[in-house]
Amino acid sequence: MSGRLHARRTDRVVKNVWVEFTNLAADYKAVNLGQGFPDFSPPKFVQEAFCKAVNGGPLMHQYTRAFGHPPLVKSLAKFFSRIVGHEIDPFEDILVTVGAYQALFCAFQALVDEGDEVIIVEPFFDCYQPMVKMAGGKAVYVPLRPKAEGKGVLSSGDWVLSAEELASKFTPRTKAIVINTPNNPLGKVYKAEELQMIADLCIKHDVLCISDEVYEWLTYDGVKHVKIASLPGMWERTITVGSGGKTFSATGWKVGWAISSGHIMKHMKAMHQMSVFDCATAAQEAVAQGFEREYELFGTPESYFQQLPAMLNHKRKKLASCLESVGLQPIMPEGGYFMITDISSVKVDFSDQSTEDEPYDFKFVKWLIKEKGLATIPVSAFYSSEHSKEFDKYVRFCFVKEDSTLDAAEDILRRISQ
Ligand code: IK2
Repeated sequence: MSGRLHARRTDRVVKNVWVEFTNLAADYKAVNLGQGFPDFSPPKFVQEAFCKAVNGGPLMHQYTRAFGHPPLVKSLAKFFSRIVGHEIDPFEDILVTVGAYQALFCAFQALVDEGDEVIIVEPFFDCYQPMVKMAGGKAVYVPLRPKAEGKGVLSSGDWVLSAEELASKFTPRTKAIVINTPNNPLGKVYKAEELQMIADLCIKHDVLCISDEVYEWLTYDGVKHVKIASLPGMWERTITVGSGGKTFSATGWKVGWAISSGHIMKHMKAMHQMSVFDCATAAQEAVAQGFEREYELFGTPESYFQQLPAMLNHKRKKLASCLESVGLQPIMPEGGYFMITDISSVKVDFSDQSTEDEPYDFKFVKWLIKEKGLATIPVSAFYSSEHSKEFDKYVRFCFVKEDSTLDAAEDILRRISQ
C-alpha cells in the first residue's frame, strides 16, 4: 500500500499488547488473568444507579455538557476537594473523558510540544510511550530498581527511584514527568517522601506532573495512597487522572477524568472538544451517584472504597500462595490489580521456534495461553526497548477475578509444575 494513503504519525505507534493478548486469550478460551478487569459484577448501588439513569427520562439519552455531566463534575469536585485539600472548581478544574485512557491522551496532546521531553518511570502502563511520541515528544526513561538486587526481592515497596538518577534526567526541554501510583504492573505505591522528592524536582525545573491514580482506592497491608497534587506547590502543575471503571469495578463504562488547575485544563478541554466532545450521559450519571454515596460513607466499613480493597486483599494473598506453592516467587504488590513474578524457573524450550527476536516473556505467555490455557501479560511490554531485555523473565497476573477463576488458574499452574 502506498505511503501516501496514511499519516506518518501512526508509524510511531507500534503493536499493542492488549489487542494482541486479549485476542489470543479469547481465541484459545484461556482462563484469563491477563487484562485488568474484574470478572465479577460492580456493586449493586452503581448498577442500580445506571438502570435508574437509563430509565430516567429523555435527557439521560441525549448529549450532556461536553466537559463533563454537571452532576458528575460536581460530585468529583466535592469528593476530591476534601482529599486534595484544595477547593476544586467543578466547571474549571475537571474534564470527564472516555476512561482514564482518553484523559492521558488529552494530557499528552494538549501539553507536550514537538521536541519536548517527558520523563516516564519504568515499568509504566504501556500507552504513555506511544502517546508521548504521537504528540511529537521524546520519552526519557528512569527505572524503579529493586533495592537489594538478586536477593529475593518480595515486595513492590522494595522497588525505588534513585534521586540522583531521576534528577539527572531533567533538562531544559523537560515538559512533564508521568508517575503511576499504585503502579501497573508492579503494584508499587509511592510513599509521601518519594512523592516529595519528585515534587521538589518538578518545582525546581518548572515541570508538569501527570499522575495516573486509577487504582487509588486499592492499597493493602495498611499502605496509604498519597496524591502528589496535595503536596505544597503541586496543585498548579499536577494533572491527576482517575477512572470510574477501576473505582467502581465497571471498566466497560469507560468513564474517566482529569483534575487540574483551570489554566491547564482549558488546553486539555480543547483536545477533548476536537476529538470526543462528549461522553455517555447515563454512565456519567451512575458514576456521579456512586461518588455521592461514597462521600457520605467515606471512611466507614460500608464504603466500597474499604470493601473492594478488603476483597482484593484476599484474592492477592490467594494468588501469591498459589504462585509460591508451584515454586514461583511473586513480588507482593502494595496496591492495584496485578502481581508480577519471575518465571525463569519454569523450563520451556523455545529453540525450535523461528521467533528469535521476540522477548522471552512474550514467547512464554503465548505458550502458556496456547498450550496450557492460561492468559497472563508479558512484563517487558511495560518497559522501553532499551530496558525490556532486563525484564523479560517476568509475567503479570491480574488477581481481580472470581475465586473460581483463580482456582482454575491454580489447577493449570499445578499441572505445569508437576
Ligand atoms: N492507567 C492505568 C495505569 C491503567 O492500568 C489503565 C487501565 N488498565 O489497563 C488494562 C491492563 O493493564 O490490563 C488505564 C489508565 C485506563 O483506564 P480506563 O479503563 O479508565 O481507560
